[in-house]
Formats: sequence, C-alpha cells, structure tokens
Amino acid sequence: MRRITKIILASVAVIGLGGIFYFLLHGADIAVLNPKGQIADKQRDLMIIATILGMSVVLPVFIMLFVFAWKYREGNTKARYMPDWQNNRIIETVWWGVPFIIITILGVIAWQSSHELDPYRSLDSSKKPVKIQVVALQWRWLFIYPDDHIASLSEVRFPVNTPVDFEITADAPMNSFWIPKLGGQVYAMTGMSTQLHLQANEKGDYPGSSANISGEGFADMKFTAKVVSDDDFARWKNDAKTAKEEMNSTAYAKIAEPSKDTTPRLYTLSEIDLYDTIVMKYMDIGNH
Ligand SMILES: [Cu+2]
Repeated sequence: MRRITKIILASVAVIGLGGIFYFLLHGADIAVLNPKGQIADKQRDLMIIATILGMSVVLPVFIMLFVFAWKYREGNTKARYMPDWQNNRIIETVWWGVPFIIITILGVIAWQSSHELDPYRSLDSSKKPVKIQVVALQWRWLFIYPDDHIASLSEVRFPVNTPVDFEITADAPMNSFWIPKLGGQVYAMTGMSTQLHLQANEKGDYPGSSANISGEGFADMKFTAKVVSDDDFARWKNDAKTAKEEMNSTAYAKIAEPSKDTTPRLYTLSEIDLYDTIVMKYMDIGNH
C-alpha cells in the first residue's frame, strides 16, 4: 500500500470513530454527568477531576508513542541514535516526579471525598430527614415509610431540598439500589441493613434501577424517584394513608414472591417493624 493511502485510511478511521462517539453521545442525558442532587453533584466533580488528572498522563504518553514510532521508524535515516541516557536527571525526574505528584493529589482527593461522600454520613440540613426503608425483592422495590405509616411499591417519593435517609436490605438475591441523578449506589443484601443519604436539589422524576444482576426480571426492576414539593408530598402521604391495601406480614409475603409486575402501588403500613422483620428473617443464628 502506498504511504498516502495508509494516511488516508488512518484519518478516515479516526474521524469515523469520533463521529460515532459524537452521534451516540450528542444530546444524550448522561445521568451521572447531569446530576440533580447534592451528593451526585460532588460525585460528578470528583469523576471529572480524576479523569482530567488521568488524562494528563495518558494523553502525552499516547502522543509520544505515535511521535516516536514515526520519528524512529526504520526508513528515517536522519533520526539520531542516542543509546546512553540512563542517567539523565531531567528524564528520571519527569517519569518519577509526574506520577508521584498525580498519585499524591488523587490520594488526597480520594481520602477527603470518601469521608465527605460516605453514604452512611447524614447530611447537614435544618430540615428533618425523611426516613425510607428500601427492600429489594425479585424483581421489584418496596419502600417503607415507618414514620408515616405508609409503604409503596416500585415508586419512591420524597420532598425536594430535604435529606433522605435510606435504609436498604434485600429479601432476594443481592442487589444494588441506585438513583443515578441523585448519586450513590448501595448494595442491598439479605440479613443486613445498609444506608444511603441523598438530597435532591430539583423537583422531577428520576429513574432508579437495580445495579446488580439478580436473575430473570432484573432488566425491568426499575422504579421512579419522584421528587416533589412539601405540599405534594403531604398530599401523597394522605393518599397512601387512605389506601385500601394494607401492608403487613401477610400482604408482604405475597409481594415478596417473585414477580415481574412493577406497577406502582400504595399501602397503609400496619406493621411498623416490618423492615426489621425482613432483616431478621436471615439472622436466625441458631440455624448455623
Ligand atoms: Cu452484606
């Protein structure tokens, strides 16, 4: 192949790949890059900083790779042969110094943010947090509001600008609770209770999903996080309180059976410690 043909082919490949990425990502609402919550905001910043720092190494390395491959190609008789530079102070300083600085910066950021964004840390706010207990089932999500004596299936609702204190467990294979626009992603496991604190800064409907494959109905194991005004939340709580269906052990046993029906439902909660019962179901120490 002639040289010019190779260059044209390479350029077409680069432009083509760029075009595909542009086409796929242009106008796409990438949840983690377009957050609507306090925690998700900080997570996005962290991701961008880490990417920029990483790219400050990756990009020069790849550029040098191609420049060197081109400059020292077999056909270039003009390139100088310099085999003796193993004690070059400048080069040694660069290739030990740059990674050292970058790893130090990343280390400090990782240390700080892993404390700041700890899902177990409650958020500072003058408002009282809404407590929501989350149960991952096969293959849907049950939300229990112990303080309000209500429960809901496949839909979680809470007020804007108010911290939410999620307690998460599972009564099914291990799963993961995730509202990408609001941040986090915390595992749901049988016999244990994990925590996640989030706060939404804007009203809206945010998709929530399961981020850990758990069998047949996993792909549709979705829910909507509806972030509403305080008034709307109060109204919804009232609707739930007057709901015909009741949530207790008997009703729960039915809900907990494998099902792919993810139609949202509202319940009055008549068993306040239902969540603890679900967690304790797997804590029967005598059986081990
Ligand atoms: Cu666990």
